[in-house]
Amino acid sequence: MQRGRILKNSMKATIQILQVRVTLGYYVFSGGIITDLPRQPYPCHYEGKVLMATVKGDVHDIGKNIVAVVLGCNNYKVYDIGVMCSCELILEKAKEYNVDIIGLSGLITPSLDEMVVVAKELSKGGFKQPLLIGGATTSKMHTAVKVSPNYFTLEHPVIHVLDASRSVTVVSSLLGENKGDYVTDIMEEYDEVSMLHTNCKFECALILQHPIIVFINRR
Ligand code: B12
Repeated sequence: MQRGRILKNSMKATIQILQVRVTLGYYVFSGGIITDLPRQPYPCHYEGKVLMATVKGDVHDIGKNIVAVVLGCNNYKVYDIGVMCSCELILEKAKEYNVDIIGLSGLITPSLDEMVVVAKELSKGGFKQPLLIGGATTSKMHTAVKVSPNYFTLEHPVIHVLDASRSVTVVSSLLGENKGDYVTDIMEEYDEVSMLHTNCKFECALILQHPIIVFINRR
């Protein structure tokens, strides 16, 4: 609990620092005239709109909040719909806000399955937005093997994002002119990861069932 509080406090401090940076940016930009500071620090035109949600059953939001701040500071409009978001709510809000990208966060093991549920429902609902997967328990392997097969297409890929610092690069690549090349690379990478996973599973099963044959083959 204490670690949680410390992280929450450092998150608040980070947000304050970033807000000061944005304000200072405008100060420098406006020639140092404080009275010229616009009332709203963010410009009206956004690079894109991103929905952020922690999935159903999960209360962890520190990482999601950091990603939201980082994207916000890079001129993306972020709709953060909070924690414990049901699949229905995520789909509903993605439609309502007409977002370009959907980001899911999850830190507990059951969230991994919940992300698969969301991917399946996005597919059923005919959604077209790329899906970003993040949070400490998520991984490239899980995204490639479990989530991607339920939603990934060249138009709307499913991408695992390791940390907040990668989020801007990923989002700008998905909304940029070279999206096709970027997504094709990811697709190839995920195919390799899935293949590796299948081979590992096959080898493990073989070792369990025929340990002697595997031993002889390896020599
Ligand atoms: C803080 C914390 C809490 C706080 C959460 C406070 C809050 N407001 O978030 C509190 C105390 C409430 C809490 C509760 C619980 N917790 Co907790 N918690 C943690 C802890 C210590 C840190 C998590 C954290 O914030 N990390 C820092 C952030 C910055 O990292 P991050 O979330 O991974 O985010 C980064 C990236 O992953 C990425 N990212 C994250 N999300 C997204 C989304 C997108 C779209 C993108 C692009 C990127 C992205 O960007 C971020 C920044 O780089 C971890 C342990 C650990 N060391 O990770 C356990 C941990 C996650 N908790 C755990 C558990 C089990 C629980 C509880 C179930 C405990 C309990 N028995 O009650 C409950 C959960 C209840 C629930 N239903 O969710 C386990 C999960 C194990 C598992 N695999 O299931 C962990 C791993 C601890 C452990 N080792 O056992 N927890």
